[in-house]
Formats: sequence, structure tokens, C-alpha cells
Amino acid sequence: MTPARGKGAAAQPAHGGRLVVVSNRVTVIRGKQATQAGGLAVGLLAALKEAGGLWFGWSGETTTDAPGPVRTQTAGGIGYALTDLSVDDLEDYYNNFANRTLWPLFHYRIDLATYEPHWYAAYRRVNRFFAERLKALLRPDDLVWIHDYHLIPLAAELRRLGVQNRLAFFLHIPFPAPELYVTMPWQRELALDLCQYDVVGFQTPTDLRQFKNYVELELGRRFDADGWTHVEGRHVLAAAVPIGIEAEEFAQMPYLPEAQRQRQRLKEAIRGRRLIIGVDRLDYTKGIAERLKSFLLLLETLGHDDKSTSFMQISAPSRSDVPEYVNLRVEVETLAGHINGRFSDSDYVPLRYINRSFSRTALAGFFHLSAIGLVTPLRDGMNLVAKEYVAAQNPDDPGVLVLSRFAGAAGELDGALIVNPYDLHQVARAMQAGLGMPLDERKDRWERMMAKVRHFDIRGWWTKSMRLLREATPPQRES
Ligand code: GDG
Repeated sequence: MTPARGKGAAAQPAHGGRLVVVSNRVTVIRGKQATQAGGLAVGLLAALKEAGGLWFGWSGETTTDAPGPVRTQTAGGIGYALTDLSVDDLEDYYNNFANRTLWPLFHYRIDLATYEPHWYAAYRRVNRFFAERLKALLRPDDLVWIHDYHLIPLAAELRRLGVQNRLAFFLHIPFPAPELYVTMPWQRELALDLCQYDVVGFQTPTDLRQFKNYVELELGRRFDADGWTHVEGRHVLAAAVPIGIEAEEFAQMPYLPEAQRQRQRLKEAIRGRRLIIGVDRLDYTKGIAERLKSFLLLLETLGHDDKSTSFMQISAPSRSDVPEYVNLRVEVETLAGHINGRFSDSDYVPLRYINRSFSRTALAGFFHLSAIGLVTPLRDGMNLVAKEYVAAQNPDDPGVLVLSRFAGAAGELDGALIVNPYDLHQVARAMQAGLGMPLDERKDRWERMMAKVRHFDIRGWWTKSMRLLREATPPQRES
């Protein structure tokens, strides 16, 4: 853990002030909706409630003319400030630069990354636009916590406007190896932008190391033992702050009436078969096609007469305006058709491939019933599904998590069967091993994982992030 204060730092009072959270997309959550919101939204809401705060970002609405003024409202004791975006800006800033340049590059897919100068220009323009709108809302002692790859330049744009507030950034996705990162024409500018924050948080020690390596190799600046460096006149603290889930709430969820109802429906449908489950946004980083190919290998090993195993893959549609996602959907649907065509019988369908989303409560019920949780991304910042699967298990008869070594969660969940998702045979063997694992071993592995899921929960994530944002004090001497 990175200490909040550098060695030899003067004892300075912690910074007070309101918390302002900034994320690309803001969803106003009212009353009961909070129970169905994603873990991240729940964590941010809790942080905002405790510090008394404001959430700023895109409203989800687009305009063909210039966007109107920022709209403010209060819900559940939290202030929201929402701005619309123009259709053209949204296309090039969000669909294109964020999701077709940064997303693939940061997930090690330079083959899918497009480097297009006018997309980058739109990305900077929208960040400048957000900065202008945010500045008008800021009080001098506000603490500002900015989220994810859509908003890397926001601190630099705020600083350019004279904003002196403490600014922290959290990157939800991996930071790539420097050799890949430097393929992007704007790599230096964006890295310097990151150095305009007071604190930059990463999901894992690996991401932190990649960033430090880049800064040392390309910017020629060293980090001290506490994680501080000094770039272009500013000190910046880089730290790993792994995100978690609401562990206790999720552990209770399978016992809610809705979860039990959904579980019962599924139980009747699979008729005593052992269930393998996968739940992901339909995204090429999640390794869904590779996972289906591994399942096909498992079915081939088991043979046509063995109808003991059933796989349910839930893939909520995602970014369906982006061509790479359209191609992925076709690939996955073709594979699913192939698997069921080869192995189904009049009384057996091996694969349920479901291209829609379910409530979180229903998911908890499904996880509880599943003998195997298959979480095999090709690259993932953390992967909350892995932690949710663990939390939703029956402590007396837990299932087995098969987890990609390339998910950030693999650094914590050492009780999982850790696999290389590119090695299709290895994943098939891990499924088979999990299905045959004795109860004692399953319990032992699950208890180790559940302890970690509880320890690194969502509250721990935001309290540590807030502590760094409030208290981190740079060393007195330039590093
Ligand atoms: C990014 C990073 C990082 C999924 N299907 C449904 C549904 N979900 C929920 C899951 C989980 C969340 O969505 C997905 O979180 P992940 O962490 O697995 O993945 P990303 O969306 O890629 O998130 C990732 C995360 O940010 C947080 O920092 O862990 O690495 O890529 O909570 O349960 N929720 C509902 N219906 C569904 O069908 N309601």
C-alpha cells in the first residue's frame, strides 16, 4: 500500500471540502433504483453521500445544435450536474477516440486500434468543454475525483483554466505495456496530462508498474519509494487501488425472493445438469469467442452421449454502434449456433446464449446455482463479475471460479483455477477439473477468495481513494 505521506513530508492538515465526482456517463439514481445499480455506481454514491457531493458528466442526451446549459438536480441527497453533447462530438470523442483508439490500445489490441487525428481533436475538444462547464461549478476547496479513459486530459484542461483544486484520476481499465502504449501518436501528451493530477489510481500493481516504466523510460522522471514523481513542475502520486464489490450485500442477494424465483426457473430448465456460467458485456476483451471454443473442446472430450453439462453465457449488448462489436456479435452467434447444432439432442441443448441483460438479483441467483463461474477475459482492468460470482456462492457447497490470468482480479483471487484464455485446451481442462473437484477443496478455495472479496470491497476502494485525494502530501524536495 502506498503511504499517504511521502518521507520527510511536512505535517499538513488534510484537505476538506465537498467531493465532486466526474465520469463520462452519469445516471441519476433515485430511491429503489440504487439496489439495482451497478457496483461502481453504488460505491460512488456512497462516497458522495458521506462527503456531501456533486456528480458531473454527460447526461446521455445529444443535440444537433450547440448543447444547452448544464442542468442541475438533487436526488437521494446528492447533487447532479449534467451536460448534453453534440451528436458529432459524441461520435468522435466517445464512439471513436475513447472506444476505437484508447479502449483497444489499453487492452493490448493494437490490431484493433485506429489512430485518427480528428478523433483525437474531438476528444480534446470535449474534455475542454467539460472543463469549462465543470470550472463554473467548482468551489475552491472541492476535491475532484475523475473517472476513466474518456477523461484523461480533464485535469490538464482544468489547470489551463487556472483551477488549483486537488484532482484525482482513477483508470478502470489496464495501463498497457510501454512498448504498446508508445504506438499511439498522442502518447506523450496524454501521459503528461495524467501528470497534471495530484493522484492517479490504477487497478493493480501491474498497471501501476507499466505506468511507472513508461514515465521513467519515455519522460525520464523517476518515482520515489512512496510513488511520487515530479513532472513539468507538478508532483503526482501514482498508486494501485484495486476496486471491489459490495461483498456483504451481494452475498445476501441469492436469498432474496426474486433471486430464488429466477434460480428455480433455471434449475427446472437444466434438469439436474451441472451449470457453467459466463456473464459479460459483449466485448472482444472478455474472451467470449475463445470461451465458447473451449466449451466446444470440453463437449468433444465428454462425447455426444454425455449430457451432464450445460453452459449459460449472458452477454448484454454493448457499444453496438462500433463496427468491431458488430463483428464480434456475428462471430459469437455463429459459434453458438455451431455448438448447439453439433451437440444438441431432442432432450438436450448444451449452450444457452443470451444476448440481453438481467437484473443484478437474477444474476446473483444464477451464480449461486452454477458449479463453475467462467471469467476468461483476454485483458481486463479488474473484472467485477469474478468477485460477484464468489460472493454469491453457497458457503456449504461453493462452485469453482475459472479465472483468466489477464484479469486484474487474478492478483487477488488465488483460490480460482487460473488459466490462460488463449490456451483453449487448458481452459477446457480447468472446467473439467472444476466439475470434478471434491467439496473440501472447493470450500478451501472459496474461503480464501471470499476473504479477499470482503477485504478489498467497494468501501475499501473509495475510502482509500478519498484518503489519498484528501491527504497525499508531496515530498518537500523534488524527486
Ligand atoms: C470496467 C472495466 C472493471 C453484467 N451483465 C449484466 C450486469 N453486469 C454487471 C456485472 C458487473 C458489471 O456489469 C461489469 O463489470 P466488469 O468489471 O466485469 O466489466 P466492465 O463493464 O468492462 O467494467 C473492468 C470495472 O470497470 C470497474 O472498475 O472491473 O475491468 O473493464 O457488475 O454484474 N448487470 C446487470 N445485468 C446484466 O445482464 N444488471
